[in-house]
Amino acid sequence: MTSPFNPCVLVPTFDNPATIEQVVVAVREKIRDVIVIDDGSGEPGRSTVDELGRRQLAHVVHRAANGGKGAAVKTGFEVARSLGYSHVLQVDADGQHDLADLDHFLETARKNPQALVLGSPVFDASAPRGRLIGRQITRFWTTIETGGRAISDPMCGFRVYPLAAALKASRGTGDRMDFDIEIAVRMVWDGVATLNLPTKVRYFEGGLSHFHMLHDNVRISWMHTRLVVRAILRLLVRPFRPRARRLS
Ligand SMILES: Nc1nc2c(ncn2[C@@H]2O[C@H](COP(=O)(O)OP(=O)(O)O)[C@@H](O)[C@H]2O)c(=O)[nH]1
Ligand SMILES: [Mg+2]
Repeated sequence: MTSPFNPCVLVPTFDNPATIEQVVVAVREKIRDVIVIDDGSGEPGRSTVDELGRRQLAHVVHRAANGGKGAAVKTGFEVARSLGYSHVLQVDADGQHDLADLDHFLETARKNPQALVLGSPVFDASAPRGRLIGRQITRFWTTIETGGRAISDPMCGFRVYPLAAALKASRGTGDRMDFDIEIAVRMVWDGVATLNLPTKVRYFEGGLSHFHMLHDNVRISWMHTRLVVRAILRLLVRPFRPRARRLS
């Protein structure tokens, strides 16, 4: 059976007035279907997003209040489904991702429509040490939770979801920075194959991050605790499940 491939790009944003327009314009050089979920941005973030909608550069949805990156992506999944898309390419609104790789991500998804295509970040010297250490820890836990190396990097927000599988796995996932990690693990548990594509990620001098070193790391630690308990229960219930498939 061939799956229809009808992708859109989803950009969750919270207070990115300096970068959101250039991200959307760069995306549209490759694909014109763009959904922007504004997650309760204050001014001028909100009006910058409104302007994108007015110029018909993106399908814009405002959430009434800030609910977190995960909440915004879940809203985006629902919007994408209602508009009839089959796949969602997620990209950050702050310009950290290398959109030169967008075609490669989409082409990989087109060839592997059932798979989850994950960005595997290649950092340069601009990456803060604290974030890199946190990443190593979360990678370690993800390897335990999935029983293998299906996921190179669970935190990168540059990825392509097969939408139906993502909607299923996203039920009950965290609403904030824990979301990217949790949905990747749950999709692997659901038997979704993965492809991990190296891609450059930059940290800009004075760049804005909503990642809260204390709150988000505590939230992520709690999520790993829940996922590890679940992983053990899964092993007890069915010890010889097929391994998560990693296609690259
Ligand atoms: N919708 C929404 N998006 C968010 C929120 N926090 C971060 N983001 C978006 O998620 C992406 C990554 O967030 P960022 O703060 O850059 O985190 P970092 O790259 O891990 O430091 C950016 O596109 C942000 O606009 C939030 O509370 N709601
Ligand atoms: Mg960022």
